[in-house]
Amino acid sequence: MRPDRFSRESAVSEACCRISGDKFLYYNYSLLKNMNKSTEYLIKFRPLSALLIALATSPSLVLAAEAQSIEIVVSAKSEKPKTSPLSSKKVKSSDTAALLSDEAGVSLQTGGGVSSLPVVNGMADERLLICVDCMQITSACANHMNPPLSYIPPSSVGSISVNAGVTPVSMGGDNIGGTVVVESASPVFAENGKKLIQNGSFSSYYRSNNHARGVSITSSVASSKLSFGVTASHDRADDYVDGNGKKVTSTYYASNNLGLTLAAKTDTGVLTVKAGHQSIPGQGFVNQWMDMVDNDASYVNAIYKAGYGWGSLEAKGYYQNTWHKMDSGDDKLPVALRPPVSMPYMPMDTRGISWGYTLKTDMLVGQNSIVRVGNEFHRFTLDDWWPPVAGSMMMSPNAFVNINNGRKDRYALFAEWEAKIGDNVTTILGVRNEQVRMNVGNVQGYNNTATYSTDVAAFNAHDHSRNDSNWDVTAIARYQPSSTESYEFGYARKTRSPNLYERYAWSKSWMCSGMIGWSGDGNGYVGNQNLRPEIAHTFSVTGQWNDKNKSSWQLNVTPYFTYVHDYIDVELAGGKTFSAPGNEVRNILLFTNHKAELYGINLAGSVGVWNTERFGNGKIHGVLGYVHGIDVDNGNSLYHMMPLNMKLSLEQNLSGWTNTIEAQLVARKSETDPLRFEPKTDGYVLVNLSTAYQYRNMHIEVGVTNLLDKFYSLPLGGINYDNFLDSKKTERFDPLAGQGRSFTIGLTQTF
Ligand SMILES: [Cu+2]
Repeated sequence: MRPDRFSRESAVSEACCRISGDKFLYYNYSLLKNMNKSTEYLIKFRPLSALLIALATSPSLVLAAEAQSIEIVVSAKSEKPKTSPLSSKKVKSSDTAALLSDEAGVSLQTGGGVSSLPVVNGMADERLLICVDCMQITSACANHMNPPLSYIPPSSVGSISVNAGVTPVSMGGDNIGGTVVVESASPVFAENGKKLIQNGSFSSYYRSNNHARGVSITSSVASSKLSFGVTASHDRADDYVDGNGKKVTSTYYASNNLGLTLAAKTDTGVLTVKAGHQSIPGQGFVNQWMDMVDNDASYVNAIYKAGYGWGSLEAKGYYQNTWHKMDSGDDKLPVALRPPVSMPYMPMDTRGISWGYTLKTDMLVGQNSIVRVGNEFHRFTLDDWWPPVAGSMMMSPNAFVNINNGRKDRYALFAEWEAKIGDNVTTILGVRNEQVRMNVGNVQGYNNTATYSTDVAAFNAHDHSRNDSNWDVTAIARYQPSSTESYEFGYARKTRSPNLYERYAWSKSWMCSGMIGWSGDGNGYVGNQNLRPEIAHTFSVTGQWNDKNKSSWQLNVTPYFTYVHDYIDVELAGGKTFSAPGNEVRNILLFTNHKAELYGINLAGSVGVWNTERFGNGKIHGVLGYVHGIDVDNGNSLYHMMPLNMKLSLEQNLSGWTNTIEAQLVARKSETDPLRFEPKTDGYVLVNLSTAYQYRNMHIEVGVTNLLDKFYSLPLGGINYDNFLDSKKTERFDPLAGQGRSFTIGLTQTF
């Protein structure tokens, strides 16, 4: 993954946090990796310009630029706020993962409308570590309907960044594919000696295709020592319509979010406490058997960052609690009740709690190096039970217990050494160990008939505790011979323990295994207690070239290769054939360790094409991603590999206006996983237009996505379960179609 606007903003915000008074760490990995400035520049880091970049992402903060940021005194006037890529994306989508869609190597696996599952260099979902305001949240759902990014709406996102593959061990463990870090807006303080400052914003948007609409407000009040902020948002949408004008059912959603921030500044650092609540009263999942009918979650987290003469200290803690309900949703229910009636009700409840802490310290050692050590603990507990259904022989009289008192604990220690060797080489070496402890209690079926009793007896006969000792190692060297080129070489060994469902989902029956799985493919999945953690060895090289001022052009090229030992793939354990005339077949698949290889290349670049008084400046941005993944043991393609894809955009900036035309090109998907009956999809080109205008503190943007109303199937969309249900399960599964043309309008007013 190469730097672009988002990752750079995040790096800046991280840098801001690391700076305390006039003491600051003179460089750190994220800065070097993402900002790609000369080391000298970093040593003489200029807070004002950095802060302005960070502020541009968050309209609510813009007016506070005259005040004091968390740890940097800004005395200059703010520049006129500019349209940021992030604010433009918030108008186009309510999917938080989609904020990353312009990053080379990032693609989106379709889930619910609130958040799809990000895929980075072919690694999806839980193969990535996703931190939301320092919280490591685990999906509390057998279908991963509530993934980490679903807990922060786009309107609350202050910064989002992705680091693929080779990431420093200090960024976290239990992942093999990389890290996504999302943060809500940082608190702002008044300047020393100044009275209270107040600021806020109001945003709203509408998208015509699915009548998506939403409002969000932010407001904060701060003295020089204390800061208090509140954010609230409401988003909802109906089902979208594809390029042929056909409604794609079970794509509706609604989401309500409330967040509070309280921050206090001490002599050495800043303590920030955030708490909030989310309610999702309904969210359709067109590629799943079930829908989300209720999701209620609350969280509290605290982070303390402090700088000292010897280095810095960071302490984080969090608690997050989810109550989740699935059943046939508003679109599926009437179809299932239409004769012949087919399983209209199947309530499934889960409760998940994620909590943990991280302690991390950066110590300056000599002139040119930092030693970073840390300790983390993360616990995820899960109960997953399916209440009995009155009148159903199959689903009564007991509750089906899928995961009973499940627990995954991770105890981690790491040490990392970052050093500047000579004038233009920086290295990072790190090692991390995680002790993973997993366990669940005994289970039961809906009743004691043979459908359940054999599996229950086999499962309950044995101890379920599993312990893994996972070692991660990262080595990165960055060589920057001049300000116009740099090269980074990286190797990482990274480890991920299975999740609770991969190890403990126990029923081999078609109906119950069919409820397990986050691939959107209609197959059934069965857990395997003999699974070993997956261990990935990743090699990557990044070359970056740019002009002297980085103002007219730049190019990043990152080829990568990953060999995964014990990759958690699947093998055939049974099947199900549906009725004529379609005679559709789905498999029951047992999670199994295989060997896998992934390789690919990411390109990102930009070039200025004009810069005149009359036409402002024009710039072309482009990203390209290619990935190939194979299960070495059975020779199949890995599931959900994004075909070759490219995005090209031409952007014009002219006195307050930002005009953009964008083309998204996706090649035909021909490499598919036969065990999952993955559909092949045709190539397509989508064209988007937008224009944005900034007038004082008001930002307005209008646009159209999929201008040509092109019909296309989503390469990572899985199957359309609703169409199958509508045929009374007698037709073949269709691949899931993407959204047709949509007109969008968005407005943000800061005050
Ligand atoms: Cu669910």
